[in-house]
Amino acid sequence: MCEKNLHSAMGAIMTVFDTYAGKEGDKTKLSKNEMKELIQNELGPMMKDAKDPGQVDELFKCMDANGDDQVDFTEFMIALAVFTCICHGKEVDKSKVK
Ligand SMILES: [Ca+2]
Repeated sequence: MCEKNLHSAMGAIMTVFDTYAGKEGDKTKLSKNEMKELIQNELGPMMKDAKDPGQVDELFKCMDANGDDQVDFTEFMIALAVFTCICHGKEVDKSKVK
């Protein structure tokens, strides 16, 4: 089994979401501030545009599928799946360049 197994990755995702969602307001959902903090602290290197408020707003709107101004765990997971696919695609492209 891989040392970094999928089970521990799932645990990390849940812990990160709960930690940031629990900072203010509804503790089961991310507010825009919480989402911004999560992205900057946890996804910093891959989210260069996270410091631009316009980009953060745009990203938050994309993630908030039901438009309730909060990102719940399902909305977060869908966005994370999209980011992961994009990153995975980039890695594949890099290997093709070699
Ligand atoms: Ca929402």
